[in-house]
Amino acid sequence: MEQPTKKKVKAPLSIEQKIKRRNLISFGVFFTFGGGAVAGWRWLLHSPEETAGITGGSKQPLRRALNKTELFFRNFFSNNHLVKTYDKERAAKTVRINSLIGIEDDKDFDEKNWKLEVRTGATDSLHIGIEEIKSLPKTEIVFDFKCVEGWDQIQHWGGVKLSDFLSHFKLDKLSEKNYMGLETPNGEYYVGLERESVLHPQTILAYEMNGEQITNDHGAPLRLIIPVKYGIKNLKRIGLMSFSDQRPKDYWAEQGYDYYSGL
Ligand SMILES: Nc1nc2c(c(=O)[nH]1)N[C@H]1C(S)=C(S)[C@@H](COP(=O)(O)O)O[C@H]1N2
Ligand SMILES: [Mo]
Repeated sequence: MEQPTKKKVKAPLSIEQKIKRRNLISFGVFFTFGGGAVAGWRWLLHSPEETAGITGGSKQPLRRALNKTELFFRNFFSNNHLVKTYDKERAAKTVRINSLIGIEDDKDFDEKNWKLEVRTGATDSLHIGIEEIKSLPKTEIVFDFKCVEGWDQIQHWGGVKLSDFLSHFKLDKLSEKNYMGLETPNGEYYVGLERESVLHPQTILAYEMNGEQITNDHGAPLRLIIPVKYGIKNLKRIGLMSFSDQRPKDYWAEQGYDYYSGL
């Protein structure tokens, strides 16, 4: 005779049991993810610091992540991606003045004797006057200037395309190097720029703002306008231009800002 098989009927869980079980699950989740986070944090903490230099001090895995994002944007923007432009009427009449490093403290600066020094070799330089620069074809741009401090403003600038300037002065070969470095005449403010942005069609050496001479506070007699970058890279009052395959020193990168500072 067959015995009827005993069915194991699970008694429904009591409320207390349910709560207990849920707590167990949450604890499990907490320990798994929490533990993972701690392990990840320790991994980051114990990973070697990047060697001395411009981004020195940041942990290598973080730097690698930054480099990945940077690479993505560099590829994205190198394809002649153009920054949005506006009608002149939209440009601010009162243009913001942000910071004046290398300008306000330069008591020796004399606009009459200013020349742009372009370092062409270890001991060679070109010295180019403002009139020579103004004799080159002029371009104008109206775009939204953005500062990392959180403001932006539509501004109108005029000058010579940096790429036109470079070919006019036979600097094409030099500008094939990976970077351009720019400095104020007293060397107190300086930036490094990678080639794609230097040669970008909207990058200009500006000597006009709203159709008039740039004022001292905005970088007279010549400043950089590089719309694919945040304000920090738009160096006012250029004194020296140089080229290199290694990253030139950069004022804000030394303070921990992103070297690339692209938009
Ligand atoms: N020489 C020099 N250039 C500079 C700066 C500076 O302090 N000194 N500040 C930068 C920053 S942070 C910004 S936002 C822009 C501001 O330019 P503006 O004062 O013409 O608005 O200039 C950039 N170029
Ligand atoms: Mo800025």
